[in-house]
Amino acid sequence: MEASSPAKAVKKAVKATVESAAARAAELLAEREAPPVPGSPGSGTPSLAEPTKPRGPLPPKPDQAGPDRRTATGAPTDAPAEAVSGQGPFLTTSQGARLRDSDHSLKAGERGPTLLQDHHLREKITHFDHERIPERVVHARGAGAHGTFIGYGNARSVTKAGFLAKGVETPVFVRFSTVLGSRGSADTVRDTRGFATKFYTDQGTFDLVGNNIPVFFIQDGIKFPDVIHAGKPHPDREIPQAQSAHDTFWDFVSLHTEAQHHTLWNMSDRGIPRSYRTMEGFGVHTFRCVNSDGETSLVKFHWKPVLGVHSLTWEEAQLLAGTDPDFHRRDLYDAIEAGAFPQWELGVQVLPDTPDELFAGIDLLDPTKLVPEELAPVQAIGLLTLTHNPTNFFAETEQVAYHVGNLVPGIDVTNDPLLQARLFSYIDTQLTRLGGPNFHQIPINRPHAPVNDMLRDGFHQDAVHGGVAPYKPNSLDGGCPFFAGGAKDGAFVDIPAHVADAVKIRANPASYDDHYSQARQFWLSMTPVEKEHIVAAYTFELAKCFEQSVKERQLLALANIDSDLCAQVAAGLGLPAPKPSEPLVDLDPSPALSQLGDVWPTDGRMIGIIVDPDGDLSGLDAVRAAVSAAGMVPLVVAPYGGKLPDGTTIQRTFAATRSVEYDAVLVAGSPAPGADALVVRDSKAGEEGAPLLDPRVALLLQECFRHAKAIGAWGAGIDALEVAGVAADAPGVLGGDDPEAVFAGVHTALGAHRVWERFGTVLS
Ligand code: HDE
Repeated sequence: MEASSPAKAVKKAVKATVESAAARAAELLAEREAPPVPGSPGSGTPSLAEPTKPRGPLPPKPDQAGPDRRTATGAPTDAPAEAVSGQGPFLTTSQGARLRDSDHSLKAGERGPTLLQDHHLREKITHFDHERIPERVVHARGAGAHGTFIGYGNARSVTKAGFLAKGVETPVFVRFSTVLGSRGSADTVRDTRGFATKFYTDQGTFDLVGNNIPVFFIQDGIKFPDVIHAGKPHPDREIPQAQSAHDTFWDFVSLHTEAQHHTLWNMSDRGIPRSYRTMEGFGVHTFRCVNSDGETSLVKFHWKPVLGVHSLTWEEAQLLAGTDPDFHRRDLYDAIEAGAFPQWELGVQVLPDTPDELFAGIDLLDPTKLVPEELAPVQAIGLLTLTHNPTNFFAETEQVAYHVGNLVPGIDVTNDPLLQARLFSYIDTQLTRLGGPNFHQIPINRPHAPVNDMLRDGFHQDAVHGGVAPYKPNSLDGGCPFFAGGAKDGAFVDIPAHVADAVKIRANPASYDDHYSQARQFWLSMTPVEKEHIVAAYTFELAKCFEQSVKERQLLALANIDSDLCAQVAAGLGLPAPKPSEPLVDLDPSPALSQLGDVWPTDGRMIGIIVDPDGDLSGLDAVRAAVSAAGMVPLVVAPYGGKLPDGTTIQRTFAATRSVEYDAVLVAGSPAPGADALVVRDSKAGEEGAPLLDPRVALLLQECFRHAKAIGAWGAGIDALEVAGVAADAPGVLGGDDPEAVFAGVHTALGAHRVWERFGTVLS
């Protein structure tokens, strides 16, 4: 990308950036009193009795941050967080009058009726009645975090964007989301995930509003309401929630076959990420960038997670939707609180800005197509680190408003018809969602660059604008504000891209007609185990459809992707496999599309340690310390809560946990059924006469085994494996005498995310 900046210089910049991010992370951690387990609700420890005396407000928790405290126009205030968050010692009305009671309405005598003159009751209830704002039409369910982005500096041959310059640090707010579900839906449903980043740069805010899948359902934004109507619950019964496994969805995507590429990604493991921290992100559209010499390139943005791409198994996803519907948000918050700061490298594919806007025959304006990394490598240009959780979900995560039109000098849009429609949608939707045109003044949306916009008045105007002449040119305000004198003053100048000599038309270019070649390429690039998962996902989703014709039409689309895929899904549905209706095109497989086969860091992973309070607890301390030292979170799991006999705190009880909480388990004992195990009524309690093991532990071990998780055991823990029917010599099941050595083996196995070998040759 950068002729004058060879790989060595970039590597040096990367190393320096990673080191400075690591040093800052260490500083941030040192400032925190590390909680033994993330998840404490507040920054203080509550007393048992109801407090009776006012005290000063508590500061936010050390893992939390909020938007900068500034006025609507960006002037700094030095007020501390507590001072602007309504935390004084006395309860007041919204007008500041102190209250002596907020538990009893004003009544005519103790037995009422309530008096209409109770202005406090009316104010309290009225405000409550209006606490909700409309949820996002799409991406309603999300979780956000604050962080920083540091540029490596190597992007300067491509874009003059200041925030990508070497070492420049930019505050960011990232919001991850699902697409289809309502605000209260489960995190682990099969769906596309949003990955939206707000860069508060000093040249204005840049929003990269992307997904975890590099291609989209549709090629033209005019169909967006249609595809979303098809994916949302059926309008008559409002079911199913947050699911694509229903007739209207498959009806749409089998009729609009441009959606098949995206849907195939959805049916792959990408549709059920293990964590937001283990998702790739993609800008999807091609952008046009310009460097300071005025040279332009076409660019695709990528986020590469430092922890690697990793997904749930389908059974885990389903269990989690019931046992912990907040799994992904909790994982994000806990990781940040535990100091395992999630990181991604921002990367670009840089493609020549040719008049045909094609690269290797791929139409760069067609958002259902990607450019394989083997043809155009992703070059890392900066590092994103998420360091703080929000202080208030509503103020930050709910009110944040992204917009693909929030661009900075050096980055511009292309004519991708999907992107063009988005440029209209994102401001428009906020007018309803955030109740007026001044949503850019809400603290989380306020740019960090100075604002002087001549936009005036409107609902919820927070700025008290001075001056008398908000128009241009004027003489009454001395001509202010002035235009920036072009690029030299850092102005955003639209790239003067050529517009074709054309006629008005509602049609796509012929290149958009190819709906299958890249879907087939994706399928052919998968490992056997990934293919297995895709077949199972299609079979599940189509089996949930009622209409035979919808299933058959979708099978025809699969036949146009691959006959094996189609035959396997058809067999599961009990239907004949149709023949393809179009010739199959064989593109070269792209190994980069597979998410298996590498080794990644394990920071922030959850390690369950099953103990028997009546058994041998020696070695427990050392192994917990080893897990923490490896940057992971050890969770002691026992039949009851509280403390073990040796004083160790128990974090999870058998009754309140499930295997899906853990990335790996260590079995330190073979606990007999707990008092609440209901052995007699539980068929999972084991065979009569077998050594007794708590049935919930047996289930947990069996689930971990079939979800290909690493399992380590020592002492009586080895007996527990046997009772649970877990083969001690299976791959990724590690037994031994020394707990720390066992953990070391588990740690190594965890680097590959799962022990896929347990099920034979599945990687190639
Ligand atoms: Fe969005 N999209 N979108 N979208 N989108 C919204 O904006 C829309 C598209 C994406 O965490 C909405 O503020 C149209 C592609 C994310 O707050 C809305 C079209 C991609 C988020 C909207 C698209 C996305 C949104 C809902 C077709 C990936 C969540 C509330 C032309 C590249 C942002 C809001 C957050 C949110 C419209 C297509 C990603 C309605 C019309 C393609 C990550 O304005």
